[in-house]
Amino acid sequence: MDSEALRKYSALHPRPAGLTLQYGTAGFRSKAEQLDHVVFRMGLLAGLRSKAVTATIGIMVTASHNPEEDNGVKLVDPLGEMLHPSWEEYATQLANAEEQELQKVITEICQKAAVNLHKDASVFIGRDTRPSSERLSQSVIDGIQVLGGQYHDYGLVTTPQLHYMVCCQNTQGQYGKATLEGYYEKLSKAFMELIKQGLARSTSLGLDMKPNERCCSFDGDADRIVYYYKDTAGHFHLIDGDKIATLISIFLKELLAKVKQDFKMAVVQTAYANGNSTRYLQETLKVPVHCVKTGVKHLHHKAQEFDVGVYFEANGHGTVLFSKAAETKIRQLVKEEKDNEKREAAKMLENMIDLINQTVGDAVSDMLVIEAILALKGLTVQQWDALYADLPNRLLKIQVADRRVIDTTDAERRALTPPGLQEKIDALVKKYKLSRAFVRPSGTEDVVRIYAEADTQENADALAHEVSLAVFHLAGGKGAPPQPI
Ligand code: NG1
Ligand code: ZN
Repeated sequence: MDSEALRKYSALHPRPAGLTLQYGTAGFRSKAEQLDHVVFRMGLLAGLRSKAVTATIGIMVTASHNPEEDNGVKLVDPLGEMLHPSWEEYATQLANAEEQELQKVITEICQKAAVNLHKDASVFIGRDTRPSSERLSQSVIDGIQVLGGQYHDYGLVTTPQLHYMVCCQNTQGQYGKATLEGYYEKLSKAFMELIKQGLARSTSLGLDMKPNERCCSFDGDADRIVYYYKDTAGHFHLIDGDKIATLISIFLKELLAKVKQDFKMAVVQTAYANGNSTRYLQETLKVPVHCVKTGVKHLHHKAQEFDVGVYFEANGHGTVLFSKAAETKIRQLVKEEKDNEKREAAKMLENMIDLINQTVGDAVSDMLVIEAILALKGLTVQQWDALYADLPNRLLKIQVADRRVIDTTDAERRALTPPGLQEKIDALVKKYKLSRAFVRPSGTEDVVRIYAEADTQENADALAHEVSLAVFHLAGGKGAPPQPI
């Protein structure tokens, strides 16, 4: 390592004294003005990670839906996954190291993670439209260059596009071409073929807008999507990630039944999934559901255990993963199966595999998947919405002195500390019907989140408020106690 270059460049990206940041739910997030040293050091880390795994690593500068003055950085592992959790600790150590200790921390990481500094490093960079993002991605480049790494700056891209590009690069093009054109070509081709197949079967279907028009929105870096519409009475209906997972599961389950393979399918959710979505999936659709901790990396990891793993957070982050064995079998059926119905179903599954971005939840790809399913099944947005009714719910956040006093277990559904909090929540939940509530420290904001659901909106609001008071009193709430909703 060129110690002189490290000293020189780290002095250009100084760490504000006393500032400590944690690698959170989706990397580092903070006010943009506090992040220059972090992104420089994440450039270093990406270089180290690339050397450690002998592959291209991605680095994305974005704070997604957070306010414009915020920013953040997340790393993408070789196959387009989130940075391996074992490296989150190195990321935190590097981000918080005193300047004169940087070299030592790097050497320690190299020892612990068996990094050979003489190896080549290659990093792909992407950023969002925030005013601070361009400057911060320049600092990332400084970090990569200190370690002698190569980089390709894709400039303005969505987070999932960067994940896609990293995966393509490391699979020698097997997943697609590592360019933006390659991404658009792959998705549009699979979408057109999927739709064509359905239209060939029935000419009455299509993408015609119905009276109650469906709309969708993406979040700041296009890795989340939600649908919504206004009904004829003017009421707003939100169709969230849970209902998206449900629609996709229905479609896939039908196709899987037609290809008659013994594929294991499951849905992965978090504690924020609406209770009625879980019930519908388990009881009506008879699909196993698993609950994991908040954050796509946890959902992605769990979904990898199945042949077909559908995962979505209620807020619209999600995708579908197919095991290599299932994918190979499906592609083989398309080529060799004599039975028409079975082969056609396999072909639809094959196009679904190509349309879905398996590296990470991708709003563009998810939208095309949903549009195709609605068209193929001839479903209106109202019919989709009516699959089940969401239980009324309320999500609140409050500030406490130190949110780390809350420790959770059971996929964040129960609080272990502070003492007495879980007992209090249990007692409050008992007061209402169809109720559920939990609290957890946010990984992207300095707040504690409180979630409650119950049989009516009034009850969900009351329960959320009561739980927030308990958190306020038992976990050191800041300022005035939370007010009723
Ligand atoms: P935190 O701030 O840890 O709750 C939020 C979302 C997550 C995930 C991350 C990453 C909720 C309740 N939480 O995490 O689901 O999307 O941001 O962007 O929606
Ligand atoms: Zn996002």
